[in-house]
Amino acid sequence: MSAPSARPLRIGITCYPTYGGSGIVATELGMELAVRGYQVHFITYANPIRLDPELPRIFYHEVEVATYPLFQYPPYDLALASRMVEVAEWQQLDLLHVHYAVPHATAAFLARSMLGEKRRLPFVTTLHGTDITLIGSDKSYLPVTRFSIEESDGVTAISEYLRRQTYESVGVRKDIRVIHNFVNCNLYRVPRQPHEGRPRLLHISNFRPVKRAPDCVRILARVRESVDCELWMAGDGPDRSAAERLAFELGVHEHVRFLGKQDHIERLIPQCDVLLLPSEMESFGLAALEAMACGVVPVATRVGGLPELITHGRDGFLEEAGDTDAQAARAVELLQDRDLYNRMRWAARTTAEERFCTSMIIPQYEAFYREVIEAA
Ligand code: GMT
Repeated sequence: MSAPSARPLRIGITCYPTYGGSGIVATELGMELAVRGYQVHFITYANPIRLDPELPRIFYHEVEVATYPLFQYPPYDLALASRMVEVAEWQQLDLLHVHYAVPHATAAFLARSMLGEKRRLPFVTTLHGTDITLIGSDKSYLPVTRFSIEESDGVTAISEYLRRQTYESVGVRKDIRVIHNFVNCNLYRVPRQPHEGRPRLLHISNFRPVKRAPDCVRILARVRESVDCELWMAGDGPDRSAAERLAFELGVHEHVRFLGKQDHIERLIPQCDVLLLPSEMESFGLAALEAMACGVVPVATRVGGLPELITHGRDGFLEEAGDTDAQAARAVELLQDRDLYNRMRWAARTTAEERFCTSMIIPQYEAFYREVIEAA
């Protein structure tokens, strides 16, 4: 099938629409494509949180999962596959792009099979991280994850690290294209004026154990031995109460603000100085990139794909996961040495602009879509 040239492409996007990096990337990608003239159809169980309803050419198709007393586990993946088929037929989709392999790639495979020759519907799967490193390699999901990735018409990974992991831990043999995550450098900017008040550390995550959110509180307590500063914790999730409790135990609760889920992270980040990302694993680290675009220097861990984003000592610092003393020492260095801080914040901004800006990354997805459609 050759790409329809007379009209802009119509892309269906499926992702986890609530808080989480993969959903954010999928939503931002859809909006960038719509601005470039594509028609974009989100097929998800809820309206994606960062979706701007005022943008033209964006549509949202809710997946409703019927419950039934026999269903101990309502089959979301089946409802999703059915919805994908409906939307593909009614809206004449050219391609489906699913984010996070489990179960989205499997639902897309089902949808493509159901449509058969009636309407060829190629699908691209983008791997984000825990879909490979945790869930996809768990033995209960591994065979179906491997199958669904192999069956995809195109596969992308958000870092070299994740690409390698997919070959090694899931045993996939298919070609995987690395397309790094991106940031809109016009939206995420360095503030003109420094913020008022004490120096501020920031953490943004969904507070899952892999993020080691309580480490941020340990780091704050250590940094406060040298610098009077505070910590803002944005997001919510399973480890939030552990982090709050630890703040009381370490006597720093008055210096931590738990902000909960935030819709406009691009307004929050520029009010801070240093981003803490003490993760156990991070296949890319989107929060670090967003911080760097705002000139907020990341102190992160040397894990997964983070070294592809952060160059230690130039635009951020990388220390071992769990070594909160070393991470705290880096934050103190940054907060006490103005020259170092200024050098690094502009280097961080430059990295975001020169390597990860939407203007460089979105065209890579566009070219990939065309390749996949032409080959299908
Ligand atoms: O871990 C999260 O914050 C959520 C998770 C997801 O898939 O929703 O994030 C993964 O995808 C992000 C966007 O591509 C990456 O920036 C994160 O590094 C990655 N998380 C992990 O690998 C733990």
